[in-house]
Amino acid sequence: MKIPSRIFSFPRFLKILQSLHLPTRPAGGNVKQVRSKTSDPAAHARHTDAVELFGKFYPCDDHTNVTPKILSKVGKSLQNQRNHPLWLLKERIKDHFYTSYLSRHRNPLFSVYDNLSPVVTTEQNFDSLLIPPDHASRRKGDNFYLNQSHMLRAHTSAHQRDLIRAGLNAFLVFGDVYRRDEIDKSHYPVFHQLEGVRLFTKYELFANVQHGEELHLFEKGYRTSCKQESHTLEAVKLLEFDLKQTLNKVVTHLFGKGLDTRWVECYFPFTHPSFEMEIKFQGEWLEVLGCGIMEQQLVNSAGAQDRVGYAFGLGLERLAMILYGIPDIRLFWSEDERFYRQFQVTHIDQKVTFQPFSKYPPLVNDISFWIPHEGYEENDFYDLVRNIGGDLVEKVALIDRFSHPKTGKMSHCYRITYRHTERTLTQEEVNATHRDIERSSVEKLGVEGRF
Ligand code: FA5
Ligand code: MG
Repeated sequence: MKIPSRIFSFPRFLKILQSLHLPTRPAGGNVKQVRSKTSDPAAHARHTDAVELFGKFYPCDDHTNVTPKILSKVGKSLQNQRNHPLWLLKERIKDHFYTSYLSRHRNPLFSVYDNLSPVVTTEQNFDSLLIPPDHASRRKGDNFYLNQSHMLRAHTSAHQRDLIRAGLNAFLVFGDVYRRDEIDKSHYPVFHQLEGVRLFTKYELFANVQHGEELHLFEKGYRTSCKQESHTLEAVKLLEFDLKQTLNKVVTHLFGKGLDTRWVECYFPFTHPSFEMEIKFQGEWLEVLGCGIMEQQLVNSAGAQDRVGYAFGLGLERLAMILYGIPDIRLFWSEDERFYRQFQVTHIDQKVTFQPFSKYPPLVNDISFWIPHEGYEENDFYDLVRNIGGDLVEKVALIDRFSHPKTGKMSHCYRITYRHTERTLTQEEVNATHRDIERSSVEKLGVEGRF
């Protein structure tokens, strides 16, 4: 089970634990007990010497720079929350991979992971990917460190080496990643990525090539702008073709044909050659993914020296923003029902176009009436409200039912939330609509007003 995170004073925690006669590495439940006694996490962050996450303790040092605000996002796993747009996108991508890529035994080729812990070692996040010790991407200014040895993963690539080492040749990892990045409508310090890796043996890569049996994956050559020293040009060109085709297909599956995309060459320490895909969105090119042919040294270090492969990393928010027309990346963290409600689909391929909702304040008015003995339907009232109030009405909820002990009459009370999408409503305007609803309910539904 995932436990929410927080920073706290380690000595103080130990003291409380000792008084409870519990082990010093308690299970989540025990932590909770202590946590409920603490208050103001921000205050703790200032005087802390350990960070707790998922029931584990990370002693603070000069690298520690996670903040309570960031820690409060850890464990939310938006990609696993049903009807969240990131979940919806994940399901569509999974569906595409499951149906398009099958193994010889007709099983899905790619294994999917969406629940790997975002707490990784700096070795996993950087060294395992051949990122040099003095590389700029390790800066404290760019990452969220728990301490010198542990951090919140900055990308899902942190899992590449370990999953290959575990014996996988094709996998997808969906997960939350953390970066101290700029904040604007397409950047957020916590976002989500999809990592994909696919490895090929010589036989798999050259299976459909004429005289494929004469071709080789490896040679002793030179590194050029289009290949690594140990790869043959044939192997690399086939890999690059397959990689780009795989990604073009996902994007076409998601968006349909006709989307404006382009490939740009770039640099990653763990792939060569490397590419980014950009999509034209609102007149600008937006980078949505990075990918490339995996450094053979990495593949070898993971124990797959008879294979070559490629890897890719997609920014899920960026894709979801374009796909659903979500104007601001912060909305993914919205707990507003008006956000969630729009992604409640009956089928994952159902088209959703996000309707931005207003941030203007709501006005709430209640209405109560005795309902007739027969023939009254709640939905009739909802329709009536919609007809009269139109888009001013954001929500109608039945908040109380009351049966009169003597007369046996039933009373309903509804709460109507009014909110305009483009301006602040005045109480007078709302009153006029509300009176109309009261009058019409009596006339059309035969209710007896308790106004
Ligand atoms: C990476 O993170 C590489 N690990 C991707 C990769 C994987 C390359 C495997 C090669 C092989 P990059 O930093 O460019 O690359 O991020 C990948 C995608 O994440 C970007 O294209 C973008 O869509 C998204 N992204 C990056 N930073 C942010 C951010 N602050 N907010 C939202 N999305 C972001
Ligand atoms: Mg990039």
